Amino acid sequence: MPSGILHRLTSEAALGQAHQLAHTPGAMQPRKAQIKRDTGETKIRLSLNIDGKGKSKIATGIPFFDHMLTLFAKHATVDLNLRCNGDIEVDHHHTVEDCGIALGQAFVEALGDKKGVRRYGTGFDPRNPFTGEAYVPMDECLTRCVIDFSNRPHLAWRGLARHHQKGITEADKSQDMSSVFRFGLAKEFFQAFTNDARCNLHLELLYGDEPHHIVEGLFKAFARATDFACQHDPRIAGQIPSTKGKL
Ligand SMILES: [Mn+2]
Repeated sequence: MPSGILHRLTSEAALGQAHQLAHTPGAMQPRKAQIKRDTGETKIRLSLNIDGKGKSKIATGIPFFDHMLTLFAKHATVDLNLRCNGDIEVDHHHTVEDCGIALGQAFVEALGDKKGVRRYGTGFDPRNPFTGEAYVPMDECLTRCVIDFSNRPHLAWRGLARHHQKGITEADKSQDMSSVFRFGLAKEFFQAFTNDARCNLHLELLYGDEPHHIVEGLFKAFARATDFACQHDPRIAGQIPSTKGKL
């Protein structure tokens, strides 16, 4: 064994990390998925590592959407590469929806039989329980996300009714891409993810107005909840987190 490796192993053992890694079921194989999805409207190549470090390379052709998916990967601590060549000359609808579908499919594939996972995510940071709570702030906005990888698709979308198309002025509607997302595209993305990840996703804006902040808060809360739900709970290693024995 080269001395460098021996040195590294020795110092890890001193910290107790080598022992822990060897005995933690979740530390064995990174959970990964690759999705190739081509239709007449979009061509998508996606790779996901749930046990990643928050690294991403996103190119959807919609810079605001790239920003949202980049911060999703960062705050969910997953590695995500996503390239979409979509018909954005029509509008952004197909690209946003199909990226949601592909990401949902990737989570299903990477989670596999879901043995040992926490299953429910609240957006709550277990390492810092007194400041995390189940909410993510974004300046004046407060958003909440709760997710259950239940194999039962259902999206609950609350708190944005007053920001819906019919409640806004023409000037507000055409403000910028974050407005377009707030008034429709974000919901399309989360509905598509919900359908194909077969999860129960509750997203809510509690308060706040600025379009960029609203959408960013929703994506960040979604990221934190997803991260927690996908983590392994060592107390239930190897077990399906359901009394039905299947998820
Ligand atoms: Mn931002």
